[in-house]
Amino acid sequence: PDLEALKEQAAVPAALLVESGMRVGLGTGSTAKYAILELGRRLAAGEVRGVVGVATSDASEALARDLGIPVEPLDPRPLDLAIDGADEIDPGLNLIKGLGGALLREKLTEVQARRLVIIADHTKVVSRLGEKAPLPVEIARFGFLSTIERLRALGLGGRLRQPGAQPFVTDNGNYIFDAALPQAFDPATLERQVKGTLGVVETGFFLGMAELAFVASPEGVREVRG
Ligand code: DER
Repeated sequence: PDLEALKEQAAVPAALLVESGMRVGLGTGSTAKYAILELGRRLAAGEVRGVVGVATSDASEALARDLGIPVEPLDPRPLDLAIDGADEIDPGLNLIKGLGGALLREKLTEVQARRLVIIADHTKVVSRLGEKAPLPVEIARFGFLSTIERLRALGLGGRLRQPGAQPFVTDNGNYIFDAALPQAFDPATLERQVKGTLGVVETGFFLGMAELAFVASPEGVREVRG
C-alpha cells in the first residue's frame, strides 16, 4: 500500500483509544490528520460522546472544527490522551518532531497528556535519532541571525527553514532552524545545550514522552513500546 494508506492504518487504532468524555491532544501533520478524521467519524457515528480536542496547530484546529470536534484551548488540566505523528522514532520511543512546524504547541500540549501515542509509517523508524531527519529548532524571529550563529558555535550546521521567498513562520510567529545533527551525540545533552542557547524557543527532541507507537508497514501495524 502507498504511504498515505500506511499513515491511515497507523492512525485508526490510535483514534480507537479515545473514550467518551476524554480530553484529547490533537497532533499536527499528514499522519495526525487521519487520526483527527477517524475521531470525527467516531463522534459523528455516536461511537464516542463528549470528547474535547486540544489542537496543536491552527491547521489541526480548523480540521477538527470542520469535522464537528469541539476544540478548547490548552489549560493546565491534564489530557487523557494525545495522538501525534513523528519524523523519527528510535527504539526507546524517543522522537524527532517538527518537520511540520508545530513542535512548540505539540510539546506544550503533549507534555500534559497522561498517554502520548505516536502514529507513523515505517519510514519514520530509525536505530538512532538523526539518521534521517534534521533537528527542527524553533527560534525567535528577533535577532534570528545571531541565534543561528550561537547554534553554529555549538557545532550545529543547518539552515533556516525557507521553503520560498520568505522564511517559514510558525503559528507562534517564530522561525525554524533545521539543525544538521552530528554523527554521534547524546540526545539529552544536546537538547540541554540547544535549549540553553539564547534565542532558542524549543527543539524537536521529544525524549521519553511517548508511551506507545502504532507503526504501519506493508506487513501490517505493530505496537511499539519504549
Ligand atoms: O511537525 C510535526 O511535529 C509532525 O507531527 C511531524 O513530526 C510528522 O508529520 P507527518 O505525519 O506529516 O510526517
